[in-house]
Amino acid sequence: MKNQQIFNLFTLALLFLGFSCQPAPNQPVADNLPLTQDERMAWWREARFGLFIHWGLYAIPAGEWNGETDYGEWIRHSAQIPLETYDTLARQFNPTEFDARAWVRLAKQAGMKYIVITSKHHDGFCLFDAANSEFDVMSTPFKRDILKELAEVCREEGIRLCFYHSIMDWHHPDYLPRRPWESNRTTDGADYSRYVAYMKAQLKQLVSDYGDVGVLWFDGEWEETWTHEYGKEVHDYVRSLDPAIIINNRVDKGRQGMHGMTLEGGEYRGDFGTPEQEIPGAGFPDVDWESCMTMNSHWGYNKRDTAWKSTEDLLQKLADIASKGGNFLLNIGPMANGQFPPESVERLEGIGRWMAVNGESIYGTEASPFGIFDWGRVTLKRSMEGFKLYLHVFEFPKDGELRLPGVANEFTEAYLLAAPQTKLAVRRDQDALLVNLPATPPDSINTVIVLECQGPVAIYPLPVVQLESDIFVHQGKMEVEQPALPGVSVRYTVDGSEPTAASATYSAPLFFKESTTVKVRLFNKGQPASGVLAQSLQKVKPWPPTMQKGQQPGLQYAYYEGDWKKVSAMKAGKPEKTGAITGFSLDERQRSDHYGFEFNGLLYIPKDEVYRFFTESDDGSQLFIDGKLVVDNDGPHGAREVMGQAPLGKGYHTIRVLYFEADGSDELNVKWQPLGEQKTAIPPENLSH
Ligand code: FHN
Repeated sequence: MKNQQIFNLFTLALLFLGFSCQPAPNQPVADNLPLTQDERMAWWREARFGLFIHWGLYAIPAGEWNGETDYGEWIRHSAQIPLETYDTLARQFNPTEFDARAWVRLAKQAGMKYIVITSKHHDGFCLFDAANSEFDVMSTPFKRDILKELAEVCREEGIRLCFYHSIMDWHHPDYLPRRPWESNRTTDGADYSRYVAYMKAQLKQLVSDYGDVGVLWFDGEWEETWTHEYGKEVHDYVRSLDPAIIINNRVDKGRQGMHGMTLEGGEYRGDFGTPEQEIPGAGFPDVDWESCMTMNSHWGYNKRDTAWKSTEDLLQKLADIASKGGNFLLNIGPMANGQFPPESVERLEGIGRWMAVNGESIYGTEASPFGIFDWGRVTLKRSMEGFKLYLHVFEFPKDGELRLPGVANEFTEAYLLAAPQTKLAVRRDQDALLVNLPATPPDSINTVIVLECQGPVAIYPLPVVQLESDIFVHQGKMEVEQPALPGVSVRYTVDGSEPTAASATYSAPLFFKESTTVKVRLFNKGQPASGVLAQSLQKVKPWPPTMQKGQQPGLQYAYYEGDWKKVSAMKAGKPEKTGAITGFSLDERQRSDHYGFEFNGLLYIPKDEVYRFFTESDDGSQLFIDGKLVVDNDGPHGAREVMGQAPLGKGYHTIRVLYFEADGSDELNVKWQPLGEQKTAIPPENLSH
């Protein structure tokens, strides 16, 4: 929160000065100077939209193995298929319908500017004629270098070809660790450094022999054998092969789970963050990032997966991501015959129809200078005379107007991007510009309106408040960031009225003993400059303690084994094991996948206060206090932290944590933060049963 707020004000200053974190795209690159980061990223920032392709031997079983039907590209691991059995799939790989030009043209017509395809996924199978491996496409009946054919067509069609290359390799004898269930596969003689050399040789072949590679998209960096040192080594090696290649942050160890952004301060390598299957709530100023997402629920082809996202949903996700300054990498898992699933083609074509008319509002745009609007999103593009705001209207407001707060610029005109001759009326109301909408939405999914403004961007974001919590037991506290702009002040009211030039000026933290709604607004030389931010602070009664008293230290646990998609399903079965345990430890697990725990006990609360609780888990978790759900972090996902809060009275309260691990990494961290104190693990002495 803090960084974001500082950014808002910092950006405000920059916006006024007309600077931006992103250069005009397609800058000319000086021949003899090292590439700047802006020069390297220019095409990628302009592109905004790419196609992800997960394709390999796993498309043959198409998600099904021994009667189970929910697998994807992890099938060898999840279905525990022995190496020798899985390798026989190579004898069946013969995608006779594969047509590189058809694929590239479908992506191009969808408005995609780059393709990231799995040169090698975790199973170790190479979709190219690997000079140092027989476990490749040339050892299949197909005997064609798929990546070479794609490279040729991408060059001709003006699409950047990029490669997803997995660090984790379940096939190569030197890669460690083995799969936990592969006890019969010896590790004798395995030399991880020799594996790294093998991988570097493949990277060199890909960078040297497959045309002008746009991005090396690493993945599978999470196992403990891959280190920050290796990450730096391979990143710098690729950069030495071609300084223009963009490298994602999964080459190193700084990526934070599925949120995908790089841990700050660790000098972790990577040109962009990689949120996966999620879109960040807000952008990351001055940081490049790309959300990757499946069209249904699987990366690799699963013939039974019908959970297709609608074209409308995908288009609105594209606008949402671009409005936050990110790229969208949308995935297709081709079928074993070499064709895209028809449902994927249908979505590409639908997206292409919209992009053909509105692509200008996505390509080369910058993040919205506003917050999130309930009617849609905003992207921005600068020009010599001023700038254009692209208003992506998903849902027309009932009053027929779009209110854009804090715009100090004068407007030139507004019109439909799809029909520029259709001009729209604009009027000013204090700090805001109001754009009058047509009676009916021209596009039911996303109508783009262009608002052209003069001069450098001078848009005041809403004031930024800092709260420890929006509820309090004893005293509420609110701070407001002071805008570092001459003549700009913060004024506020606590009676629900709109702040005026006569309202109180904010100068120090505000404290409250009763529930209050505070309204805050920026003023510039006595005139309203921003919209109004309303923030409520609620005085609440603490939940009464239970009459139970802790008898024994630690918690009771129940350990389960099975395959679930949410924690509530776990309890349907009988526990494999029960007992007492210190804290929320997973040490009693009997395997590393498909297991779960239920922890129960009493939490001693030392004082009446608001307590925040956090679970960071891979996969799902939930935390209950006194039987009420306080943290909901459920579902299959990578490492993710979710916070909840509860006002608790001094004494014992029941605490219950449910957790399940599907497959891949497993992790559970439970923390608390009494208001005004640091976030820490719950002290063992506060847990009993
Ligand atoms: O394990 C991979 C998975 O198979 C897929 O490739 C995704 C897409 O980026 N990445 C990893 C899961 O986080």
